Amino acid sequence: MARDTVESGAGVAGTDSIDELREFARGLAVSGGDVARRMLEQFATTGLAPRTKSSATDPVTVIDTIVEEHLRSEVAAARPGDRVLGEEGGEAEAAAGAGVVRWVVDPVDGTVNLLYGIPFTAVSVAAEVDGVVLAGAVHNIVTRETWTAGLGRGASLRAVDGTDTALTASGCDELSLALVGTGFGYDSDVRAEQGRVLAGLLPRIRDIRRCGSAALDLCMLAAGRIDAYYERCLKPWDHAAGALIAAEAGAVVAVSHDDGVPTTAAAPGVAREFLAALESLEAIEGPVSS
Ligand code: LIP
Repeated sequence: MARDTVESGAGVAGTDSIDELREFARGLAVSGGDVARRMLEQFATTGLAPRTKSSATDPVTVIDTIVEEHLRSEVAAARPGDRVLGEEGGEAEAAAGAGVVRWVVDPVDGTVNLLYGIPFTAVSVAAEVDGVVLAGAVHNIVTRETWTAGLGRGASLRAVDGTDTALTASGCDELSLALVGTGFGYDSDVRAEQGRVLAGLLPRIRDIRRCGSAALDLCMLAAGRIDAYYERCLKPWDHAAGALIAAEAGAVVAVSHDDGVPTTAAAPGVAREFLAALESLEAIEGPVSS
């Protein structure tokens, strides 16, 4: 199946280990942010000299690489039996066995923003067991906001001053009033098709936001800062933590495993209309379930 619904674990008894995984995820994401901030200071005068990945516009910096090495070594030191799947290093070991925790990590989600000094760039870490994300954390490297969730435990935002706010998706119930986040791939043919879908959607919604970090887009949805979100060509490390955070905030979330089909997330009151609009634009297959 191209898309998997990400359900909130509400009503399901959480376990102590979910709380432990969530706290470990939070500490890991924040410590990755600390490494990134130190490196930003260190490279302030010389610049980050990015290399490119999938296309000339898809950069990777030394910060992506060093932060991922840091995340891997922290997991190895504190939780030696766990596996890691990372954006830059892939998964060195064979796929995680049954019951084994796999950390799905993006050391810098929003690398282009990091290069341009746009404060929308994050460390994203998620703990997955047998294909189910149990806990996740997304830490904005610049604003230092930290978003976390545990399956069945809700989602929250920790501000820089340490205060926690429980997250609930917006009450938007009309597509014409929905502020919609999205993003675009690095391949120009994919972008042309994304432009077609966007042109069809734009007249039906309040407006579009393209913030440049899928993980933070999903967190913004969880906090009611946008009402819906869609993006194709995401990889597991882009959405693993953010999708759980959005689902635990009450959003209707489906992650895609097919680059031709978008991951979607929407506030519950607008989800059906939003998905129907994407279906009418042939971006997703219907029928949209009720
Ligand atoms: C980025 C995403 C962004 C998307 C880009 C890219 P990266 O991740 O989070 O929203 O539109 O295509 O995938 O490359 O900065 O880790």
